[in-house]
Amino acid sequence: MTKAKVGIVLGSANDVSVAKKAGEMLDKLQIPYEVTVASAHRTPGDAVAYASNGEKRGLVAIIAVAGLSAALPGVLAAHTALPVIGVPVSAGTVGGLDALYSVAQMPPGVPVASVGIDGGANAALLAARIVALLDEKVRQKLEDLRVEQGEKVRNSRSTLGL
Ligand code: RP5
Repeated sequence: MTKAKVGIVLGSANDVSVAKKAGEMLDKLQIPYEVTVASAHRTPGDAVAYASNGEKRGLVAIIAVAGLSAALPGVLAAHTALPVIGVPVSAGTVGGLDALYSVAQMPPGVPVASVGIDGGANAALLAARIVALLDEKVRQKLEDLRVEQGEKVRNSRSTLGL
């Protein structure tokens, strides 16, 4: 089995639909990844151990998916030098704004890259850009995707008769 390059951590099994979007994009780009559940509040020891061991296990980026008072990306970032990409989840009563602020408003010295609410696919693309720095095949796949997206926009003009 190929060693995972990206670790996807869910704060709860209930975040799985957002994590799936990340997984699908990583599959498309053929980047090996792993998925686990570790809560910053309910299993803090597990979250810390995962972050602390990630680099020596060969990960190059961590995607942390969490809702409500989403401490998970920050806790992971506090325990690793790997880049951590936080995905705020629209769980709860305020549509994910709570999680977005929690993920984006990190104190100086502990950086977390935040994507948009439920932005699993963009988190994967950002992780892929990190992987691509040292992997020409992934870089090419990202470039192909970028071109493909542009083509879709151009082709959509004709559907509007433009
Ligand atoms: C966060 O609290 C999780 O990431 C989840 O989005 C939210 C609610 O957790 P559950 O009560 O659904 O397990 O830690």
